[in-house]
Amino acid sequence: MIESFKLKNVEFKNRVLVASGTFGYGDEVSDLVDIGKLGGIVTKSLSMKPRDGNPNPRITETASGMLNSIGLANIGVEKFISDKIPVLRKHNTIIIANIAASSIEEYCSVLEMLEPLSGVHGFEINVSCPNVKEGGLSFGTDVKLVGRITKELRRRTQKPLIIKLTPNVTHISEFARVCESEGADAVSVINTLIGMSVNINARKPKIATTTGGLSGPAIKPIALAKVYETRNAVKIPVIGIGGICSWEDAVEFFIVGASMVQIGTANFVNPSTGITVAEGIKQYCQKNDIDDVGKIIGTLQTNKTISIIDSWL
Ligand code: RRO
Repeated sequence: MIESFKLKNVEFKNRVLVASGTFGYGDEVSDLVDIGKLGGIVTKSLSMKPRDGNPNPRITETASGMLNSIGLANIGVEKFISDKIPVLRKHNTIIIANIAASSIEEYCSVLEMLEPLSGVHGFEINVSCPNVKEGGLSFGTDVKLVGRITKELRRRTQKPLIIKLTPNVTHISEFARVCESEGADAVSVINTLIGMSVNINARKPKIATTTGGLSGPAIKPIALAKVYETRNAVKIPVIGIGGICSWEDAVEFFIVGASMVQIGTANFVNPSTGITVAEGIKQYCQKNDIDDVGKIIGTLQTNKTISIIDSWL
């Protein structure tokens, strides 16, 4: 049975990755999780300089999900290269460096520092963080800027270039189209949705920055619709993210058109979720005589005449 997936020149042993911001730099849970069984790790977003992130409180639980406003806290690319890459290199899995920035120049500089390193196999570009004033959503909701960022980064790397899109737009497919036309190899769909939660006694927001990014099972139906929309607009692979907790969830994403999936918030409940999901997908395929997971991708049967989303795609 074929479990693997090739993106450009990189072969993933299976189609399950762990999402940025939910698995650190792969070092915190390496004693608990057999990282070599994952298709890959997407690192916490890296910026040029280290960042402390937003003030506390910056995480709160919500019904079937959580809100975060971490504010891009990270160790900075230099420390990542000196301290984390040597450890990451020991894991027998694919490492995708996620990059966030507040200018096109910063995206380019961070990518150029990582590009020559053999411990980094590809890039996921974060144009969708809802929790920073500069960059983040101001980039990710501007289709021209997303196009320029993609174009500039494409010129600088031969490794897989994935753009992580925000759902906080009217038509995510417009953004995916521009990524495809400027040379991206894939798009990740979706980052978190802007949300709020209120302490009714204090009449204050539960998150210091008032709003945060909503993730977890609560957003899965939205993520599925965004993946379906994107898949029907572009030919490049779509990486599905949003509330995946089980192999059944992952299979839903494959059926609507995801070529790979990322496990995010579920890692906070159990950091082995990605491995359980990968094993479950394999068993589902074996039981159903599916010799390649790829064969179920985009196989959703809709009635095109009454389907709302199909009518405007
Ligand atoms: O660090 C964050 O607050 C954060 C980021 Br960079 C992101 O891309 N998505 C998110 O929900 N939080």
